[in-house]
Amino acid sequence: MQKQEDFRSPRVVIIGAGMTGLLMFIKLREAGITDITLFEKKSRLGGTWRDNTYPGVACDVPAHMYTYSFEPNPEWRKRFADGSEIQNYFERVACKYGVIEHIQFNEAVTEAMYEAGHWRIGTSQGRTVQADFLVSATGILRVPKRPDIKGIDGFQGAMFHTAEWDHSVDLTGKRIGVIGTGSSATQVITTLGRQGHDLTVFQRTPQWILSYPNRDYSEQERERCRRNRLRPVITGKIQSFLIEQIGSKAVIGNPVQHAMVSMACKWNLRMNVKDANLRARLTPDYKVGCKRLILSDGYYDAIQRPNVRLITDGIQRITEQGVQTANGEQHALDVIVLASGFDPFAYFRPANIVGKQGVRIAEAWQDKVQAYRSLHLPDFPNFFLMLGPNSPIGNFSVIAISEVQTDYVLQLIRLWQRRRFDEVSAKREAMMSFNRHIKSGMGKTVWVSGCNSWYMDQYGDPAMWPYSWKQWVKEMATPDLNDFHLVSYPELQARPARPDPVRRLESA
Ligand code: N01
Repeated sequence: MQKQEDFRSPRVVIIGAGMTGLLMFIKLREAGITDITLFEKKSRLGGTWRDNTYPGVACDVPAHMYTYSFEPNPEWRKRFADGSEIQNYFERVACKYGVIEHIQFNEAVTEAMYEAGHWRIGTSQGRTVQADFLVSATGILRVPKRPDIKGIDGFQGAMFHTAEWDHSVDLTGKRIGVIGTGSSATQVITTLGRQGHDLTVFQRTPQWILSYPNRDYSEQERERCRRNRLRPVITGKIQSFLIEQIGSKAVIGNPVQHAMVSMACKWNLRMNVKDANLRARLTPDYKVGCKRLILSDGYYDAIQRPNVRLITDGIQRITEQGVQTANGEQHALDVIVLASGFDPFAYFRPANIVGKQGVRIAEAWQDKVQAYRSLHLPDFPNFFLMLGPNSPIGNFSVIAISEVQTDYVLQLIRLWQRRRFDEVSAKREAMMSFNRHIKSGMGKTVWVSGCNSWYMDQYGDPAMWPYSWKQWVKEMATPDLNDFHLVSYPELQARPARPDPVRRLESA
Protein backbone atom coordinates (compact mmCIF):
# COMPACT_ATOMS: atom_id res chain seq x y z
CA MET A 1 0.00 0.00 0.00
CA GLN A 2 1.23 3.49 -0.82
CA LYS A 3 2.32 5.48 2.19
CA GLN A 4 0.35 8.62 3.00
CA GLU A 5 3.47 10.77 2.68
CA ASP A 6 3.88 9.76 -1.00
CA PHE A 7 0.68 11.58 -1.89
CA ARG A 8 1.09 14.93 -3.58
CA SER A 9 -1.06 17.85 -2.63
CA PRO A 10 -2.41 19.64 -5.69
CA ARG A 11 -2.92 23.35 -6.10
CA VAL A 12 -6.48 23.90 -7.26
CA VAL A 13 -8.12 27.03 -8.58
CA ILE A 14 -11.91 27.23 -8.69
CA ILE A 15 -13.73 29.86 -10.73
CA GLY A 16 -16.97 30.99 -9.10
CA ALA A 17 -18.35 30.91 -5.55
CA GLY A 18 -21.84 29.73 -6.41
CA MET A 19 -23.42 26.44 -5.44
CA THR A 20 -20.86 24.32 -7.35
CA GLY A 21 -17.76 26.30 -6.37
CA LEU A 22 -18.62 26.04 -2.67
CA LEU A 23 -19.30 22.34 -3.04
CA MET A 24 -16.00 21.71 -4.82
CA PHE A 25 -14.10 23.63 -2.16
CA ILE A 26 -15.75 21.69 0.67
CA LYS A 27 -15.17 18.32 -0.99
CA LEU A 28 -11.53 19.08 -1.78
CA ARG A 29 -10.92 20.09 1.82
CA GLU A 30 -12.67 16.94 3.00
CA ALA A 31 -10.21 15.00 0.84
CA GLY A 32 -7.31 16.69 2.66
CA ILE A 33 -6.52 19.16 -0.13
CA THR A 34 -5.84 22.60 1.29
CA ASP A 35 -4.11 24.55 -1.45
CA ILE A 36 -7.28 25.91 -3.04
CA THR A 37 -8.01 29.37 -4.40
CA LEU A 38 -11.60 30.26 -5.05
CA PHE A 39 -12.11 33.32 -7.24
CA GLU A 40 -15.42 35.15 -7.21
CA LYS A 41 -15.86 38.10 -9.51
CA LYS A 42 -18.49 39.78 -7.36
CA SER A 43 -18.45 40.93 -3.75
CA ARG A 44 -20.86 38.24 -2.58
CA LEU A 45 -21.14 34.48 -3.08
CA GLY A 46 -24.27 32.68 -4.28
CA GLY A 47 -24.21 32.86 -8.10
CA THR A 48 -27.73 32.52 -9.48
CA TRP A 49 -29.33 33.24 -6.11
CA ARG A 50 -27.27 36.34 -5.53
CA ASP A 51 -27.99 37.69 -9.02
CA ASN A 52 -31.68 36.83 -9.37
CA THR A 53 -33.59 39.03 -6.93
CA TYR A 54 -36.65 39.75 -9.06
CA PRO A 55 -40.08 39.77 -7.37
CA GLY A 56 -41.24 36.19 -6.83
CA VAL A 57 -37.87 34.55 -7.45
CA ALA A 58 -38.04 31.00 -6.18
CA CYS A 59 -36.61 27.62 -7.03
CA ASP A 60 -38.85 25.37 -9.06
CA VAL A 61 -37.14 22.30 -7.63
CA PRO A 62 -38.47 21.31 -4.18
CA ALA A 63 -36.29 22.73 -1.40
CA HIS A 64 -35.38 19.51 0.41
CA MET A 65 -34.18 18.18 -2.92
CA TYR A 66 -32.32 21.39 -3.73
CA THR A 67 -29.99 20.93 -0.76
CA TYR A 68 -26.44 19.60 -0.36
CA SER A 69 -26.62 15.94 0.67
CA PHE A 70 -24.15 16.61 3.50
CA GLU A 71 -26.03 19.64 4.83
CA PRO A 72 -29.76 18.93 5.12
CA ASN A 73 -31.74 22.00 6.01
CA PRO A 74 -34.57 21.62 8.52
CA GLU A 75 -35.22 25.37 8.24
CA TRP A 76 -36.76 25.49 4.74
CA ARG A 77 -39.90 27.54 5.11
CA LYS A 78 -41.64 26.46 1.90
CA ARG A 79 -41.84 23.44 -0.36
CA PHE A 80 -40.28 25.60 -3.11
CA ALA A 81 -37.88 27.96 -1.41
CA ASP A 82 -37.63 31.65 -2.21
CA GLY A 83 -34.42 32.89 -3.77
CA SER A 84 -33.40 34.83 -0.66
CA GLU A 85 -33.81 31.75 1.52
CA ILE A 86 -31.57 29.75 -0.80
CA GLN A 87 -29.02 32.56 -0.81
CA ASN A 88 -29.03 32.50 3.01
CA TYR A 89 -28.57 28.72 2.97
CA PHE A 90 -25.45 28.97 0.79
CA GLU A 91 -24.04 31.78 2.93
CA ARG A 92 -24.60 29.69 6.07
CA VAL A 93 -22.94 26.66 4.49
CA ALA A 94 -19.97 28.79 3.35
CA CYS A 95 -19.48 30.06 6.92
CA LYS A 96 -20.03 26.71 8.62
CA TYR A 97 -17.52 24.91 6.37
CA GLY A 98 -14.95 27.69 6.52
CA VAL A 99 -15.13 28.51 2.83
CA ILE A 100 -15.96 32.18 3.07
CA GLU A 101 -12.60 33.33 4.40
CA HIS A 102 -10.88 31.68 1.45
CA ILE A 103 -12.89 33.34 -1.28
CA GLN A 104 -11.06 35.96 -3.30
CA PHE A 105 -13.98 38.32 -3.78
CA ASN A 106 -14.15 40.98 -6.52
CA GLU A 107 -11.58 39.05 -8.52
CA ALA A 108 -12.52 37.46 -11.81
CA VAL A 109 -10.44 34.92 -13.66
CA THR A 110 -9.78 36.65 -16.96
CA GLU A 111 -7.39 34.19 -18.57
CA ALA A 112 -5.73 30.87 -18.00
CA MET A 113 -2.95 29.24 -19.93
CA TYR A 114 -1.87 25.62 -19.73
CA GLU A 115 1.83 24.82 -19.69
CA ALA A 116 3.15 21.27 -19.23
CA GLY A 117 1.36 20.05 -16.12
CA HIS A 118 0.02 23.26 -14.70
CA TRP A 119 -2.23 26.24 -15.29
CA ARG A 120 -1.14 29.84 -15.14
CA ILE A 121 -4.18 31.88 -14.22
CA GLY A 122 -4.57 35.64 -14.54
CA THR A 123 -7.17 37.67 -12.68
CA SER A 124 -8.89 41.03 -12.96
CA GLN A 125 -6.72 42.23 -10.05
CA GLY A 126 -3.63 41.73 -12.19
CA ARG A 127 -2.45 38.73 -10.24
CA THR A 128 -1.17 35.45 -11.58
CA VAL A 129 -1.49 32.17 -9.78
CA GLN A 130 -0.33 28.69 -10.72
CA ALA A 131 -2.45 25.61 -10.26
CA ASP A 132 -2.28 21.92 -11.05
CA PHE A 133 -6.04 21.85 -11.62
CA LEU A 134 -8.48 24.45 -12.83
CA VAL A 135 -12.19 24.02 -12.12
CA SER A 136 -14.84 26.12 -13.85
CA ALA A 137 -17.81 26.37 -11.49
CA THR A 138 -19.53 29.28 -13.17
CA GLY A 139 -22.95 27.68 -13.59
CA ILE A 140 -25.11 27.44 -16.69
CA LEU A 141 -27.53 30.37 -16.76
CA ARG A 142 -25.22 33.20 -15.84
CA VAL A 143 -25.06 35.55 -18.81
CA PRO A 144 -28.35 37.42 -19.43
CA LYS A 145 -29.55 37.45 -23.03
CA ARG A 146 -30.91 40.78 -24.24
CA PRO A 147 -33.57 40.30 -26.88
CA ASP A 148 -32.60 41.32 -30.36
CA ILE A 149 -35.46 43.80 -30.85
CA LYS A 150 -35.27 46.88 -33.04
CA GLY A 151 -35.11 50.15 -31.09
CA ILE A 152 -34.30 48.51 -27.75
CA ASP A 153 -31.64 51.07 -26.86
CA GLY A 154 -33.95 54.03 -27.50
CA PHE A 155 -36.50 53.33 -24.74
CA GLN A 156 -36.75 56.34 -22.42
CA GLY A 157 -38.10 54.52 -19.35
CA ALA A 158 -36.39 52.05 -17.04
CA MET A 159 -35.34 48.74 -18.57
CA PHE A 160 -33.60 45.81 -16.93
CA HIS A 161 -33.19 42.04 -17.21
CA THR A 162 -34.76 39.77 -14.58
CA ALA A 163 -31.27 38.71 -13.46
CA GLU A 164 -30.26 42.37 -13.04
CA TRP A 165 -33.37 43.69 -11.32
CA ASP A 166 -33.07 47.39 -10.58
CA HIS A 167 -34.53 47.77 -7.09
CA SER A 168 -34.05 51.52 -7.19
CA VAL A 169 -36.98 51.74 -9.62
CA ASP A 170 -40.22 52.26 -7.72
CA LEU A 171 -42.91 50.26 -9.52
CA THR A 172 -45.83 51.96 -7.79
CA GLY A 173 -48.28 53.28 -10.35
CA LYS A 174 -45.97 52.42 -13.26
CA ARG A 175 -46.99 50.77 -16.52
CA ILE A 176 -44.79 47.70 -16.63
CA GLY A 177 -44.10 45.58 -19.70
CA VAL A 178 -42.66 42.08 -19.38
CA ILE A 179 -41.01 40.55 -22.44
CA GLY A 180 -40.97 36.75 -22.22
CA THR A 181 -43.06 34.07 -20.58
CA GLY A 182 -40.44 31.56 -19.36
CA SER A 183 -39.81 30.45 -15.77
CA SER A 184 -38.46 33.83 -14.63
CA ALA A 185 -41.26 35.82 -16.32
CA THR A 186 -43.92 33.54 -14.90
CA GLN A 187 -42.70 34.17 -11.36
CA VAL A 188 -42.45 37.94 -11.93
CA ILE A 189 -45.89 38.18 -13.56
CA THR A 190 -47.57 36.08 -10.87
CA THR A 191 -46.09 38.21 -8.10
CA LEU A 192 -46.53 41.67 -9.64
CA GLY A 193 -49.93 40.75 -11.04
CA ARG A 194 -51.18 39.68 -7.60
CA GLN A 195 -49.84 42.91 -6.12
CA GLY A 196 -52.07 44.84 -8.50
CA HIS A 197 -49.39 46.37 -10.75
CA ASP A 198 -50.31 47.44 -14.25
CA LEU A 199 -48.73 44.73 -16.38
CA THR A 200 -48.49 44.15 -20.12
CA VAL A 201 -47.13 40.71 -20.90
CA PHE A 202 -45.55 40.14 -24.30
CA GLN A 203 -45.76 36.45 -25.10
CA ARG A 204 -43.95 35.14 -28.16
CA THR A 205 -44.60 31.47 -27.46
CA PRO A 206 -47.07 30.05 -24.93
CA GLN A 207 -45.75 27.67 -22.29
CA TRP A 208 -47.04 24.48 -20.75
CA ILE A 209 -47.58 25.00 -17.05
CA LEU A 210 -47.86 22.34 -14.40
CA SER A 211 -49.65 23.28 -11.25
CA TYR A 212 -47.56 22.15 -8.33
CA PRO A 213 -48.81 24.09 -5.31
CA ASN A 214 -46.25 25.63 -3.08
CA ARG A 215 -46.99 25.50 0.60
CA ASP A 216 -45.43 26.76 3.80
CA TYR A 217 -43.74 24.34 6.17
CA SER A 218 -45.18 24.99 9.63
CA GLU A 219 -43.01 25.62 12.67
CA GLN A 220 -44.01 22.16 13.96
CA GLU A 221 -42.82 20.54 10.73
CA ARG A 222 -39.52 22.40 10.94
CA GLU A 223 -39.12 21.41 14.57
CA ARG A 224 -39.67 17.75 13.64
CA CYS A 225 -36.94 18.13 11.00
CA ARG A 226 -34.60 19.71 13.56
CA ARG A 227 -35.16 16.87 15.99
CA ASN A 228 -34.84 14.14 13.41
CA ARG A 229 -32.22 15.13 10.81
CA LEU A 230 -33.21 12.15 8.67
CA ARG A 231 -36.63 13.66 8.05
CA PRO A 232 -35.57 16.38 5.58
CA VAL A 233 -33.26 13.88 3.86
CA ILE A 234 -36.08 11.40 3.38
CA THR A 235 -38.41 14.15 2.15
CA GLY A 236 -35.78 15.19 -0.42
CA LYS A 237 -35.30 11.59 -1.52
CA ILE A 238 -39.03 11.09 -2.01
CA GLN A 239 -39.22 14.30 -4.05
CA SER A 240 -36.23 13.22 -6.16
CA PHE A 241 -37.75 9.81 -6.71
CA LEU A 242 -41.07 11.27 -7.89
CA ILE A 243 -39.46 13.83 -10.17
CA GLU A 244 -37.14 11.19 -11.61
CA GLN A 245 -39.87 8.59 -12.08
CA ILE A 246 -42.43 10.96 -13.57
CA GLY A 247 -40.96 14.28 -14.73
CA SER A 248 -37.60 13.07 -16.01
CA LYS A 249 -38.97 9.92 -17.61
CA ALA A 250 -41.71 11.94 -19.29
CA VAL A 251 -39.19 14.02 -21.22
CA ILE A 252 -36.78 11.27 -22.21
CA GLY A 253 -39.36 9.28 -24.09
CA ASN A 254 -41.50 7.26 -21.71
CA PRO A 255 -45.02 7.50 -23.22
CA VAL A 256 -46.95 6.69 -20.05
CA GLN A 257 -45.23 9.34 -17.94
CA HIS A 258 -45.43 11.81 -20.81
CA ALA A 259 -49.16 11.24 -21.13
CA MET A 260 -49.60 11.79 -17.38
CA VAL A 261 -47.69 15.08 -17.34
CA SER A 262 -49.38 16.27 -20.54
CA MET A 263 -52.77 15.55 -19.13
CA ALA A 264 -51.93 17.42 -15.92
CA CYS A 265 -50.80 20.50 -17.88
CA LYS A 266 -53.82 20.48 -20.20
CA TRP A 267 -56.15 20.00 -17.24
CA ASN A 268 -54.46 22.90 -15.43
CA LEU A 269 -55.08 25.17 -18.41
CA ARG A 270 -58.67 24.02 -18.95
CA MET A 271 -59.64 24.31 -15.30
CA ASN A 272 -58.05 27.68 -14.73
CA VAL A 273 -58.77 29.56 -17.96
CA LYS A 274 -62.45 29.50 -18.78
CA ASP A 275 -62.38 31.99 -21.65
CA ALA A 276 -61.91 29.85 -24.79
CA ASN A 277 -60.24 32.64 -26.72
CA LEU A 278 -57.70 33.35 -24.01
CA ARG A 279 -57.16 29.63 -23.53
CA ALA A 280 -56.37 29.25 -27.22
CA ARG A 281 -53.79 32.04 -26.98
CA LEU A 282 -52.21 30.31 -23.98
CA THR A 283 -52.12 26.88 -25.62
CA PRO A 284 -48.72 25.82 -26.98
CA ASP A 285 -48.49 24.04 -30.33
CA TYR A 286 -45.63 21.81 -29.19
CA LYS A 287 -45.45 18.85 -26.85
CA VAL A 288 -45.41 19.21 -23.09
CA GLY A 289 -41.79 19.27 -21.85
CA CYS A 290 -40.25 20.30 -25.18
CA LYS A 291 -39.41 23.63 -23.57
CA ARG A 292 -38.57 23.46 -19.91
CA LEU A 293 -41.75 22.73 -18.01
CA ILE A 294 -42.98 25.61 -15.87
CA LEU A 295 -44.24 24.94 -12.38
CA SER A 296 -46.68 27.53 -11.12
CA ASP A 297 -49.94 27.55 -9.27
CA GLY A 298 -50.70 31.24 -9.79
CA TYR A 299 -49.78 32.26 -13.32
CA TYR A 300 -53.17 31.65 -14.96
CA ASP A 301 -54.86 33.51 -12.14
CA ALA A 302 -52.48 36.46 -12.50
CA ILE A 303 -52.82 36.72 -16.28
CA GLN A 304 -56.62 37.01 -15.97
CA ARG A 305 -56.57 39.85 -13.48
CA PRO A 306 -57.95 43.17 -14.74
CA ASN A 307 -54.58 44.85 -14.17
CA VAL A 308 -52.77 42.37 -16.47
CA ARG A 309 -52.95 42.20 -20.28
CA LEU A 310 -51.61 39.37 -22.40
CA ILE A 311 -50.29 40.49 -25.78
CA THR A 312 -49.68 37.78 -28.32
CA ASP A 313 -49.07 39.90 -31.41
CA GLY A 314 -45.36 39.85 -32.09
CA ILE A 315 -43.19 42.75 -31.02
CA GLN A 316 -42.22 44.88 -34.00
CA ARG A 317 -40.02 47.40 -32.22
CA ILE A 318 -39.34 49.12 -28.96
CA THR A 319 -39.97 52.82 -29.16
CA GLU A 320 -39.01 55.68 -26.84
CA GLN A 321 -42.38 55.31 -25.10
CA GLY A 322 -42.94 51.58 -25.06
CA VAL A 323 -43.54 48.64 -27.37
CA GLN A 324 -45.10 48.58 -30.80
CA THR A 325 -46.57 45.28 -31.89
CA ALA A 326 -46.93 43.85 -35.39
CA ASN A 327 -50.56 45.00 -35.65
CA GLY A 328 -49.33 48.58 -35.25
CA GLU A 329 -50.61 48.95 -31.69
CA GLN A 330 -48.52 51.12 -29.34
CA HIS A 331 -48.18 49.96 -25.75
CA ALA A 332 -47.08 52.89 -23.63
CA LEU A 333 -44.81 51.79 -20.79
CA ASP A 334 -42.72 53.24 -17.98
CA VAL A 335 -40.72 50.11 -17.24
CA ILE A 336 -39.69 47.18 -19.43
CA VAL A 337 -38.60 43.93 -17.80
CA LEU A 338 -36.52 41.73 -20.06
CA ALA A 339 -37.39 38.18 -19.00
CA SER A 340 -35.63 36.95 -22.10
CA GLY A 341 -33.43 34.23 -20.65
CA PHE A 342 -29.71 33.53 -20.75
CA ASP A 343 -26.90 32.38 -22.98
CA PRO A 344 -26.56 28.81 -21.71
CA PHE A 345 -23.38 28.19 -23.71
CA ALA A 346 -21.29 31.02 -22.25
CA TYR A 347 -20.00 29.03 -19.26
CA PHE A 348 -16.80 30.71 -17.97
CA ARG A 349 -16.48 33.03 -20.96
CA PRO A 350 -15.43 35.79 -21.64
CA ALA A 351 -12.43 34.41 -19.68
CA ASN A 352 -9.88 33.38 -22.26
CA ILE A 353 -8.76 29.83 -21.56
CA VAL A 354 -5.83 28.54 -23.59
CA GLY A 355 -5.05 24.84 -23.61
CA LYS A 356 -2.23 22.72 -25.00
CA GLN A 357 -0.37 23.97 -28.04
CA GLY A 358 -1.98 27.36 -27.58
CA VAL A 359 -5.51 26.17 -28.46
CA ARG A 360 -7.92 28.89 -27.41
CA ILE A 361 -11.37 28.10 -26.11
CA ALA A 362 -12.89 30.15 -28.93
CA GLU A 363 -11.18 27.80 -31.42
CA ALA A 364 -11.99 24.66 -29.50
CA TRP A 365 -15.67 25.59 -29.41
CA GLN A 366 -15.77 27.34 -32.76
CA ASP A 367 -17.98 24.68 -34.36
CA LYS A 368 -19.76 23.38 -31.29
CA VAL A 369 -19.73 23.74 -27.54
CA GLN A 370 -19.00 20.19 -26.45
CA ALA A 371 -17.22 18.23 -23.77
CA TYR A 372 -16.47 14.62 -22.94
CA ARG A 373 -18.83 13.55 -20.14
CA SER A 374 -19.78 17.25 -19.85
CA LEU A 375 -16.57 17.89 -17.92
CA HIS A 376 -13.52 17.48 -20.12
CA LEU A 377 -12.31 19.34 -23.18
CA PRO A 378 -9.66 17.60 -25.28
CA ASP A 379 -6.52 19.80 -25.38
CA PHE A 380 -7.46 21.38 -22.06
CA PRO A 381 -5.78 19.07 -19.54
CA ASN A 382 -6.40 19.19 -15.80
CA PHE A 383 -9.44 21.36 -16.45
CA PHE A 384 -12.96 20.50 -15.33
CA LEU A 385 -16.06 22.21 -16.67
CA MET A 386 -18.71 21.69 -14.00
CA LEU A 387 -22.32 21.47 -15.26
CA GLY A 388 -21.00 21.42 -18.81
CA PRO A 389 -23.02 20.49 -21.92
CA ASN A 390 -25.14 17.35 -21.63
CA SER A 391 -25.22 17.36 -17.85
CA PRO A 392 -28.66 16.04 -16.87
CA ILE A 393 -30.17 19.45 -16.26
CA GLY A 394 -33.90 20.04 -16.73
CA ASN A 395 -36.44 19.80 -13.97
CA PHE A 396 -33.93 18.19 -11.59
CA SER A 397 -31.64 19.42 -8.83
CA VAL A 398 -28.39 20.85 -10.15
CA ILE A 399 -26.95 20.29 -6.67
CA ALA A 400 -27.29 16.54 -7.05
CA ILE A 401 -25.67 16.81 -10.49
CA SER A 402 -22.75 18.82 -9.13
CA GLU A 403 -22.23 16.34 -6.31
CA VAL A 404 -21.89 13.44 -8.75
CA GLN A 405 -19.50 15.43 -10.95
CA THR A 406 -17.45 16.50 -7.93
CA ASP A 407 -16.97 12.87 -6.80
CA TYR A 408 -15.88 11.98 -10.33
CA VAL A 409 -13.36 14.86 -10.47
CA LEU A 410 -11.98 13.90 -7.06
CA GLN A 411 -11.26 10.40 -8.29
CA LEU A 412 -9.06 11.82 -11.04
CA ILE A 413 -7.34 14.19 -8.62
CA ARG A 414 -6.64 11.28 -6.28
CA LEU A 415 -4.88 9.43 -9.11
CA TRP A 416 -2.80 12.55 -9.73
CA GLN A 417 -1.97 12.61 -6.02
CA ARG A 418 -0.70 9.05 -6.36
CA ARG A 419 1.49 10.20 -9.26
CA ARG A 420 -0.31 8.10 -11.86
CA PHE A 421 0.01 11.14 -14.15
CA ASP A 422 0.70 14.85 -14.17
CA GLU A 423 -1.65 15.64 -16.96
CA VAL A 424 -5.07 14.22 -17.78
CA SER A 425 -7.08 15.20 -20.85
CA ALA A 426 -9.94 13.52 -22.67
CA LYS A 427 -9.14 11.87 -25.98
CA ARG A 428 -10.89 13.49 -28.91
CA GLU A 429 -12.25 10.07 -30.02
CA ALA A 430 -13.72 9.64 -26.55
CA MET A 431 -15.56 12.93 -26.86
CA MET A 432 -16.85 12.02 -30.32
CA SER A 433 -17.99 8.65 -29.04
CA PHE A 434 -19.71 10.34 -26.08
CA ASN A 435 -21.44 12.69 -28.52
CA ARG A 436 -22.67 9.72 -30.58
CA HIS A 437 -23.94 8.12 -27.39
CA ILE A 438 -25.87 11.32 -26.61
CA LYS A 439 -27.17 11.67 -30.13
CA SER A 440 -28.42 8.10 -30.32
CA GLY A 441 -30.63 8.66 -27.26
CA MET A 442 -31.82 12.12 -28.19
CA GLY A 443 -34.21 11.11 -30.97
CA LYS A 444 -36.78 9.70 -28.59
CA THR A 445 -36.77 12.68 -26.23
CA VAL A 446 -39.44 15.35 -26.28
CA TRP A 447 -36.81 18.11 -26.61
CA VAL A 448 -36.44 17.41 -30.33
CA SER A 449 -40.15 17.12 -31.02
CA GLY A 450 -40.48 20.58 -32.56
CA CYS A 451 -39.99 23.73 -30.50
CA ASN A 452 -37.33 26.32 -29.79
CA SER A 453 -35.78 26.25 -26.36
CA TRP A 454 -32.64 27.36 -24.57
CA TYR A 455 -31.64 23.69 -24.37
CA MET A 456 -30.68 23.72 -28.06
CA ASP A 457 -27.40 24.72 -29.65
CA GLN A 458 -27.14 26.24 -33.13
CA TYR A 459 -27.51 22.80 -34.73
CA GLY A 460 -30.72 22.08 -32.86
CA ASP A 461 -28.95 19.60 -30.58
CA PRO A 462 -30.22 19.86 -26.99
CA ALA A 463 -27.28 20.09 -24.56
CA MET A 464 -29.15 17.68 -22.34
CA TRP A 465 -28.78 14.12 -21.06
CA PRO A 466 -31.23 11.90 -22.95
CA TYR A 467 -31.16 8.90 -20.60
CA SER A 468 -32.26 8.27 -17.05
CA TRP A 469 -30.73 9.82 -13.97
CA LYS A 470 -29.82 6.31 -12.79
CA GLN A 471 -27.90 5.62 -15.96
CA TRP A 472 -26.05 8.92 -15.70
CA VAL A 473 -25.01 8.20 -12.12
CA LYS A 474 -23.85 4.74 -13.20
CA GLU A 475 -21.82 6.10 -16.12
CA MET A 476 -20.29 8.78 -13.89
CA ALA A 477 -19.37 6.36 -11.10
CA THR A 478 -15.72 5.95 -12.18
CA PRO A 479 -13.67 7.72 -14.84
CA ASP A 480 -12.73 5.34 -17.64
CA LEU A 481 -8.98 5.90 -17.96
CA ASN A 482 -8.96 4.46 -21.48
CA ASP A 483 -10.72 7.64 -22.55
CA PHE A 484 -7.90 9.91 -21.39
CA HIS A 485 -4.41 10.86 -22.40
CA LEU A 486 -2.32 10.49 -19.27
CA VAL A 487 1.05 12.20 -19.37
CA SER A 488 3.86 12.32 -16.81
CA TYR A 489 6.63 14.91 -16.67
CA PRO A 490 9.82 13.77 -14.92
CA GLU A 491 10.40 17.13 -13.25
CA LEU A 492 6.88 17.15 -11.85
CA GLN A 493 7.05 13.56 -10.71
CA ALA A 494 10.11 14.52 -8.69
CA ARG A 495 8.25 17.26 -6.86
CA PRO A 496 8.19 16.81 -3.07
CA ALA A 497 5.19 14.96 -1.70
CA ARG A 498 3.74 17.81 0.32
CA PRO A 499 4.68 21.21 -0.96
CA ASP A 500 4.06 24.27 1.12
CA PRO A 501 0.25 24.57 1.15
CA VAL A 502 0.39 28.34 1.34
CA ARG A 503 -0.73 29.88 -1.92
CA ARG A 504 1.92 31.61 -3.92
CA LEU A 505 0.54 34.73 -5.49
CA GLU A 506 2.92 36.33 -7.89
CA SER A 507 2.68 39.74 -9.46
CA ALA A 508 1.76 39.62 -13.10
O1 N01 B 1 -35.64 32.23 -19.70
P1 N01 B 1 -36.29 31.38 -20.91
P2 N01 B 1 -36.02 32.24 -18.15
N1 N01 B 1 -38.93 38.66 -28.31
O2 N01 B 1 -35.20 31.26 -21.92
C1 N01 B 1 -38.75 35.18 -24.61
C2 N01 B 1 -34.16 28.60 -14.97
N2 N01 B 1 -34.95 29.28 -14.01
O3 N01 B 1 -35.09 33.20 -17.48
O4 N01 B 1 -40.25 31.05 -25.89
C3 N01 B 1 -39.89 38.16 -27.55
O5 N01 B 1 -36.94 30.14 -20.43
C4 N01 B 1 -38.82 33.73 -24.92
O6 N01 B 1 -39.77 33.48 -25.94
P3 N01 B 1 -39.70 32.10 -26.80
C5 N01 B 1 -34.98 27.52 -15.62
O7 N01 B 1 -34.14 26.45 -15.93
C6 N01 B 1 -35.10 28.66 -12.89
O8 N01 B 1 -37.44 32.42 -17.95
O9 N01 B 1 -38.25 31.88 -27.13
N3 N01 B 1 -39.71 37.25 -26.61
C7 N01 B 1 -39.23 33.18 -23.56
O10 N01 B 1 -40.58 33.32 -23.32
C8 N01 B 1 -35.45 28.18 -16.85
O11 N01 B 1 -35.85 27.30 -17.84
C9 N01 B 1 -35.82 29.23 -11.93
O12 N01 B 1 -40.53 32.37 -27.97
C10 N01 B 1 -38.45 36.83 -26.41
C11 N01 B 1 -38.45 34.09 -22.61
O13 N01 B 1 -38.16 35.26 -23.33
C12 N01 B 1 -34.25 28.99 -17.18
O14 N01 B 1 -33.80 29.51 -15.95
C13 N01 B 1 -36.47 30.44 -12.09
C14 N01 B 1 -37.38 37.31 -27.16
C15 N01 B 1 -37.15 33.47 -22.16
O15 N01 B 1 -37.43 32.33 -21.41
C16 N01 B 1 -34.48 30.15 -18.09
O16 N01 B 1 -35.69 30.80 -17.71
C17 N01 B 1 -36.30 31.08 -13.26
C18 N01 B 1 -37.66 38.26 -28.14
N4 N01 B 1 -36.69 38.77 -28.91
C19 N01 B 1 -35.51 30.50 -14.19
N5 N01 B 1 -36.25 36.70 -26.73
C20 N01 B 1 -35.80 28.48 -10.73
O17 N01 B 1 -36.75 28.09 -10.24
C21 N01 B 1 -36.62 35.86 -25.75
N6 N01 B 1 -37.96 35.93 -25.56
C22 N01 B 1 -34.46 28.16 -10.19
